[in-house]
Amino acid sequence: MNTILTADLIGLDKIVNSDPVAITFFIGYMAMFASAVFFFVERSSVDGKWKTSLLVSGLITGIAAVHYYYMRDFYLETGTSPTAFRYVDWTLTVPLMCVEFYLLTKPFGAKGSTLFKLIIASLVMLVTGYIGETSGIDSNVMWGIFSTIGYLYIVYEVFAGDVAKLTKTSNSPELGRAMFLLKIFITLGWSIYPIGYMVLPGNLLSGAFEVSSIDLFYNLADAINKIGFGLVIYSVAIAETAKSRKAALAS
Ligand SMILES: *C/C=C(C)/C=C/C=C(C)/C=C/C1=C(C)CCCC1(C)C
Repeated sequence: MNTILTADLIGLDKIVNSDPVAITFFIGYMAMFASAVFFFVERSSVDGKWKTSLLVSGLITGIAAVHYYYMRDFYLETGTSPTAFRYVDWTLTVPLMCVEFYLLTKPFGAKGSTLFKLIIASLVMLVTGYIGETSGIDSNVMWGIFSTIGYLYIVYEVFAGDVAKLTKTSNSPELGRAMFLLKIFITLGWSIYPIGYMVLPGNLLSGAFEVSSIDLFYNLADAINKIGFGLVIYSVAIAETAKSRKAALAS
């Protein structure tokens, strides 16, 4: 009873003193939760072949909401970064984002092997990133470089590899538009994460910001990327559904 009360007071105190990190954990939690509800409910307004994509968007934001619920409490009680929760979240949600790329290109011939390569690259990126964040000052630059190789491979696949080729041969302006936006997300949006990582003690940008602000970067990036990714897919799904319904009416 008493400990719960104390934790609550510490938390409230942080919010009252406008700790920006604590506030972004709260906003992140609510935003992820609301987005998950939105994507699940909106499944009913799109054609059958888009329903899985919206389900995956709902799962990505839903899984993140659950992790933010715990990360928020962890941060309020300890004042430190919930690194393990963070990486468990990413290990589930980043592969699901790879699934989104696969689902978008599947009608145009995407193969399981493309999905497999994307998932392996994302796991390399995250496992080495986790080791880097927990291994301390001496080796976090090295692990960060390994992690960046995994990241760059995903960027390569989407810009010039299988995903890019399928987008080109699909002759679908809608897919082209979605890929254009998703490319912006994985280059600009995803680059916020390594920038946050470089703020760690001993890393390339350490000292540029307060250490605790690594969560500020990650919370901001998660909201932009997870919700934004989902909204791009949602807008293609809505546009394609409207188009096929119109075509069905005309015939
Ligand atoms: C929803 C979560 C997403 C989209 C997480 C993405 C995470 C990254 C792109 C992380 C990248 C990293 C590097 C490229 C190097 C340093 C270590 C990481 C893991 C922060």
